[in-house]
Amino acid sequence: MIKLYTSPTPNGRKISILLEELNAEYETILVDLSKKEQFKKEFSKLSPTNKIPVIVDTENGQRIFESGAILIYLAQKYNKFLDNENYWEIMQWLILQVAYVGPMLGQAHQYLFYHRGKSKFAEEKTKGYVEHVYSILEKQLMDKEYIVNDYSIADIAIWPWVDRCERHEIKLEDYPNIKRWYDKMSIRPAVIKGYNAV
Ligand SMILES: N[C@@H](CCC(=O)N[C@@H](CS)C(=O)NCC(=O)O)C(=O)O
Repeated sequence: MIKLYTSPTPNGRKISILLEELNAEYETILVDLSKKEQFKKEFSKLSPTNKIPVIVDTENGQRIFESGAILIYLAQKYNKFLDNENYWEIMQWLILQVAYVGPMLGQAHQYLFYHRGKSKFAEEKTKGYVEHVYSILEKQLMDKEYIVNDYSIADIAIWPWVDRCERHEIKLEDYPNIKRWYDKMSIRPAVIKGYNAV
């Protein structure tokens, strides 16, 4: 069984969506970020960064932090959504998500949504990064149903971030390929259930 320490955020939702897609047996433990529970002593033992998500696999005691590592661990354990043929393509898009898409869009939440008006420089810089991220995805999805050929952990990693497009001041209508992909994933029962896991 997988214990998932999580919160209703894009990084947390990636994992519950994958667990639902895998039909895995799992339990969620809410780490309430608004109450600073990520800094509690017990959680600090599991998460060296004091961030969610973290999983513990009760079958073997393995603890994994960092959402990208968790997605890879689960995809390999259940042998799904990371096929050998497309392994390196999926990996590149997954790493792009954790290294660039997430951090840049996360900054947009700060500068464009929560703290608008504090720094014109930060807002303009962030807006440029946001447009870059969306243009990369729009181009990649131009002739593809999913980020790589088949539905994979790359899609699952990126979708919960695009779900916050309003906070990035992005209208998906301006990115028709992303919109088509986003809408298609939105109606998957596992995406709906995983999104609402906590
Ligand atoms: N690189 C990490 C980022 C995790 C992360 O930023 N988690 C956020 C929620 S989405 C968090 O726990 N924030 C609490 C804090 O920063 O104190 C990953 O991909 O797992």
